Amino acid sequence: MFSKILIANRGEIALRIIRAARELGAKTVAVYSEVDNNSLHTLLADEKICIGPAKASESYLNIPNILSAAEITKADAIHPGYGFLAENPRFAEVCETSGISFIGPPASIIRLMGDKNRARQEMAKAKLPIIPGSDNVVEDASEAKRIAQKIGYPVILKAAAGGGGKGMRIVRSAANLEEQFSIAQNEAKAAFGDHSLYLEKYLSGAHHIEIQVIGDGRGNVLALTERECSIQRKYQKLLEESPSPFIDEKYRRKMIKVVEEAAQFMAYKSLGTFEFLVDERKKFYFMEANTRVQVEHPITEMVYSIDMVKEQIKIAAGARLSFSRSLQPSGHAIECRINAEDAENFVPSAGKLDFLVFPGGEGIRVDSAAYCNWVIPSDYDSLLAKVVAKAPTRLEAIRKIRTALEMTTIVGIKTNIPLHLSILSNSDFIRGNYDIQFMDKFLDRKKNQ
Ligand code: MV4
Repeated sequence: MFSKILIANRGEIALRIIRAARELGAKTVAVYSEVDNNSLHTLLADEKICIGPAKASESYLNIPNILSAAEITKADAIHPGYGFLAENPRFAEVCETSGISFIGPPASIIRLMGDKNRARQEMAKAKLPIIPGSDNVVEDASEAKRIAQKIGYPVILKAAAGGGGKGMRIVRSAANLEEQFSIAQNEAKAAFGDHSLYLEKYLSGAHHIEIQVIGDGRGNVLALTERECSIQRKYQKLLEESPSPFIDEKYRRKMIKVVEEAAQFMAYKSLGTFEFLVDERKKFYFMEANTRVQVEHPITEMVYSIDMVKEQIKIAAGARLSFSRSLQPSGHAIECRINAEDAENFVPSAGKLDFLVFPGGEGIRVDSAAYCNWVIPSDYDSLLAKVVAKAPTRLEAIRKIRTALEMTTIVGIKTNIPLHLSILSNSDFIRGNYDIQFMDKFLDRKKNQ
């Protein structure tokens, strides 16, 4: 086991990693930017070290400074959390060449999955169904037009270096292909420094479903029950649940089996998430894979009663997968992402937290780095807390998380709790009748009220 783990992150995920490291008997190092001097991760880690100014590119994304911090504090491993450097293959590589273990997959896997076009081709070879589309990056608009003609409109152009929705354009007919192609190319170039695009048939009314995998790189891989992530706005997930109300047991077993085989095929090591679209006819298609711990990992931990971050650390330290093949999920878990933002217009709301009461009780979990009188910096994402509820049935989980959110009190800044409460009372949501278009329709209806 590692003796000291440096956490190259901040906020709730930094605390999540501190917790796992402590339980495993490892010391922890918090890195922080100048505005995070009083942030909770710096107060709860065994040591803290400043890595630069507020701007993420000069601190949490600053590879030389983070490696220096690891050398100064004699950390033997780095956990990147999510976001920031978590999926940067160069970072994983320089950690390893500096003799510091990177707690994540090998750089080669991160690099492969980071190229969304290559990942798509490789996963097709691993027998995962993919959405009909181009066999490679599309060189120009006329090639895109040829492919689109063949598979039929609407189609979607995606950035090969992208993921998570950036640089995507839907094209509804040949008439706007040329224009959309150049917009998508420019967006991709501006966002990722790489203009490469690939093309897929656009599926509407689909569900965003993802499968967690855990592998030890020695042939042991486990794929777990799905997470339903269709409640999102502008590609930012808002609420996730596990299992999905849309997936039945037979279908679930089939998805888990093919994902497990694909992860096996590439000797997957560490935590990973395979993202799928599931269309109205319940056909599933691989979209992309994330090579990090995800924000929504707690719902999987709740239904399985496991600690995935501890497992991830142990595997990075050379252990075999300790979860048994007979691991069984039970009950239903829902996570609400509480953002520091105006529930009406989604404008971030930074500033001082004057008062804070979080919920508790059986089946409730809160992952947060917030505390009373803390001044929330405006330099980073607005995730303030994750409130998770687990109960025997979906309906009970809905009632439990609603109650928990009603008992949460946050004064000083605005939050999206009112938005969550209105989603949780929506009759379509309660019936489990929703897809990735749900939030757009829901917000339209609210606006016109
Ligand atoms: C799609 C799609 C429909 N058809 N691809 C959005 C995030 C990125 N990971 C891929 N995304 C989509 N890709 C095809 N071929 C619809 C989306 C999409 C979406 C996906 C997941 C969750 C919410 C979404 C909202 C709008 C569009």
